[in-house]
Amino acid sequence: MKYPTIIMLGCLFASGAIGRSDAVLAAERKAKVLRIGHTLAEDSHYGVGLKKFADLVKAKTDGTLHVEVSGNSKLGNERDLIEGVSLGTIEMCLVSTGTIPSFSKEFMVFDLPFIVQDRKKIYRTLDGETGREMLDSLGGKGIKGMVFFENGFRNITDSRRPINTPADLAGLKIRVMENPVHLETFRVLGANASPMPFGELFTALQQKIMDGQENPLFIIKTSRFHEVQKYLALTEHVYSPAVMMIGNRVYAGLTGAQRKALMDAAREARDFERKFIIDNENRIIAELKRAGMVVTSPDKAVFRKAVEPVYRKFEAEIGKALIDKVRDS
Ligand code: EAX
Repeated sequence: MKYPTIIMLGCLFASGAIGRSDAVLAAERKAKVLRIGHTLAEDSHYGVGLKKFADLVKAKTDGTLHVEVSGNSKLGNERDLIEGVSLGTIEMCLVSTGTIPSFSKEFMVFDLPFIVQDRKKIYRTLDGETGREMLDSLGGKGIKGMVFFENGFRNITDSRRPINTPADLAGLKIRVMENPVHLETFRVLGANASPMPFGELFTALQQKIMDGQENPLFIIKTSRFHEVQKYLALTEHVYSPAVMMIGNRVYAGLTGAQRKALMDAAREARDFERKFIIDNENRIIAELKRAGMVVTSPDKAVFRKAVEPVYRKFEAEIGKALIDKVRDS
């Protein structure tokens, strides 16, 4: 065989054209494109989970739906993404619950520090009736909340000193999400906290506009914060789920079979993503240490005690019943 023939066959195999029926190929050409925006890196837990989701959707719809994953805040920061899905200018997004309270207050319950201790228990709440009610609360904004992925337990990093007690945070400039509970938590802990969209964070840390930030291990690693942060404190002060959303009108425009396939794929990808995080967490800590980070494990009980005023401040707004439901889980 001459080279051009080999290359041509190679291309055919790579594109999957061989062995596919004409009907399937025609369907793929006409496939409806669903862009799903997120703010993290391609190799992050969101990126990997959404790649799985896209593959599953393709398989389950015989290629009639094409999920196009767009990370790194390319379609906007999390607020823009939710607004876009609400208005119908973006089809889908995956965002941390930390950004959702300005659209639906109930989600603020997850921002209460240390309310979630055991991720296996919270999965049951999220995937059950309580979670369903919360997701449905987005309906009034034109959004269908599909499933809860995981963002994860948040940990503090900084460039100034190791954090072992709240006193070590005194005066540190810490970036928090645009979320009133996070802001209050870090204020109560004595830090100089200010909100900022995720997409601006790396540069802010690099230029020392911020001394530190807090995020799950996967984000710290895949957004390369270890290159601009020396210290990592495993505080696990907030467990944040992430919500996969689709515009109501986009969803209504799908066939019944496509809607079922999309939801099935979302649930499968959700389970895959959660497991992927758990399976890789120890490896990530080891990699961060190898990259030069100094890791501390503060006494969480001391931090918990220090943030009690945050509960008193937000209890009425969030609702005691919801707080108890999430805490008991
Ligand atoms: O949804 O902004 C943040 O710190 C979040 O953890 C991130 O956007 C993931």
